[in-house]
Amino acid sequence: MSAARIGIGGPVGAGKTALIEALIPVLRARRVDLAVITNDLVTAEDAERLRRSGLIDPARVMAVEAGACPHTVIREDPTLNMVAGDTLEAAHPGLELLIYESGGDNLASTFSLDLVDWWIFVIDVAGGDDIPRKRGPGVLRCDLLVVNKVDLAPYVGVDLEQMLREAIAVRDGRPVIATDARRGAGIELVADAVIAAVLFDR
Ligand SMILES: Nc1nc2c(ncn2[C@@H]2O[C@H](COP(=O)(O)OP(=O)(O)OP(=O)(O)O)[C@@H](O)[C@H]2O)c(=O)[nH]1
Ligand SMILES: [Mg+2]
Repeated sequence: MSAARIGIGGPVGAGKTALIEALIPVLRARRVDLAVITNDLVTAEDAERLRRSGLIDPARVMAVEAGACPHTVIREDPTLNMVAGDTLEAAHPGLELLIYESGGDNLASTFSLDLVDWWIFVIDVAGGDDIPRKRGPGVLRCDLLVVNKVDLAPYVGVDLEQMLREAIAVRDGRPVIATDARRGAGIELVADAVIAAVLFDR
């Protein structure tokens, strides 16, 4: 059986890697056998960060360097990412879940369903409470919208409840989860959503 593949996209610095760092222990506690592929522009910075984190066997982290706008390798031609996924699956029999982190992009960023079965878009409170209203394709089309850095709302003058209401409204009620990836708030809910969407039986 091949591993389920999920994507995590969103603007630069929204907290995609932080979300993965928070999710890994929660998913591993639920005995999910997982690996991660990060996409950066011309470096392997996020992959190195995960390898050093002590959260996951470094052999279960691969970097794909996009060398161009991040969406090109998650949407237009995801071949590099597909091959990296196949490599990890071959090296780790029993792998159940592959998590792809897109390079930081803009609000138009979306994943090809040739690459992933299901995907998350991460925005953050400090990016501004008007982001949901701007109705970018990432916000609208993702399977799960994560609104991260909720701890910062009071410091950046954001009415979190209103931001979440607007996010749910523009998504016609499809799922939105608020998180603080640094402290772990909301992460169990994200893990529940991943499991319900692609792993079913935990
Ligand atoms: N206060 C707060 N800071 C956060 C949270 N999540 C991430 N950060 C911080 O935000 C910064 C960016 O987080 P990353 O996880 O590197 O963001 P990213 O989306 O992976 O960034 P790129 O891969 O460069 O696009 C880091 O300094 C994190 O520590 C959060 O929930 N609250
Ligand atoms: Mg990152």
